[in-house]
Amino acid sequence: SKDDIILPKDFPELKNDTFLRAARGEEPEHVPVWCMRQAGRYLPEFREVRAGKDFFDTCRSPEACCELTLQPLRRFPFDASIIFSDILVIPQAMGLDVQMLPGKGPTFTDPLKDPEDLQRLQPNVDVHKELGYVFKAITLTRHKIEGKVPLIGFTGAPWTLMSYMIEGGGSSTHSKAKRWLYRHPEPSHLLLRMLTDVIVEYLLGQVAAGAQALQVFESHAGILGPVEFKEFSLPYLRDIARRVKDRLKEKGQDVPMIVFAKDAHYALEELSESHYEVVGLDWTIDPRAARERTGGKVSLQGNMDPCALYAPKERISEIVKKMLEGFGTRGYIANLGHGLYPDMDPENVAAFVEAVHRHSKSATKQ
Ligand code: 1CP
Repeated sequence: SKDDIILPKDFPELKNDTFLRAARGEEPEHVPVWCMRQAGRYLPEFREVRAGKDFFDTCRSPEACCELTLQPLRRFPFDASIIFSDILVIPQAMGLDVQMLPGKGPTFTDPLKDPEDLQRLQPNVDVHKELGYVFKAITLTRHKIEGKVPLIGFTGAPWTLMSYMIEGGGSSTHSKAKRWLYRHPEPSHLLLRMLTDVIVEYLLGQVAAGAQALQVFESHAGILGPVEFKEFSLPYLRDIARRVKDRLKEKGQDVPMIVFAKDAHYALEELSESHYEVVGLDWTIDPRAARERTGGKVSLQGNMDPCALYAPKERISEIVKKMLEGFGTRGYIANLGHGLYPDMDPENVAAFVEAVHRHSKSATKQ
């Protein structure tokens, strides 16, 4: 077929490296900015491409993923892109059936109930066989993006994926998954290790396919406290970064890695010593406090409250200015503290991006 001849080599030259430089702690000519969920339902053209199609069928089409990834770049001067996919492709690759039900979100047909259910999971997952469609999407997108901005690959972190696999979908208490941590700690660690092994191969495959940075989403960190986080999340986050970096180094490669542990403000110090170049922050953390607590060890990414995009444009500009003053312009990537919501106005997203560029250009010239 057509995409068999699209190979992960001879990629167009990168024209805007502000994101990669900020990730490595430098101070580019302006602060780079992108938004989590920048490919999403707030864009009418996204809704049009997605209309009437199954969500995971869309994820399995490299052409559709490429188109959805490129859409926000046509509208806004973002400094990075993130491949359109989902974190739940990993549980699928491990043998669990997941559907995206309209109005309900991700739904597992048969979630894990007891430790015996771990036997239902596929051992030794071949990521190239099960997730090769994501690698194809990355390669195609890296070519089609024409070097405009870097392409970020991503994964869910082990604890976040474990919680979906046990809850069977979204949850407010995550009590089924947390029950495992307190009642079945050893099987919990076994599951987290299985997930970590798949995630490492998955991230390496994404880099081989053309991803220029990697973000690990620990979206459900906040449901843990500091003690459980240190036992069930942090060791695996560290293991992922160390193993990915070691394996890349063997091939003379290196890509910046971002850890986004939502609501894990209690673990900011630990996260800044976890082998990631960048720590992503949600909006509950004060920018100056985050700088003090991470002590220049990492670059920071975030963290405007997504709901600030409901404010008038002038107010967005003021909020961005304050945020930039708090973080400073070195080793900083502007973003929201979580993803864009479907009812957000693309014009206000444009105002956010414009404000980051405008305020940071004047700041870096001082
Ligand atoms: O049809 C649709 O548009 C459904 C909405 C949607 C989208 C746009 C889902 C369902 N997933 C995605 C794409 C997606 N998911 C991306 C790529 C697009 C981009 O960022 O531009 C990424 C990075 C994700 C990652 C993801 N999926 C996370 C981690 C980030 C986060 O939001 O914390 C999580 C938790 C998911 C699970 C998921 N997928 C979709 C929904 C509605 C959810 C959340 C379900 C819940 O817990 O209630």
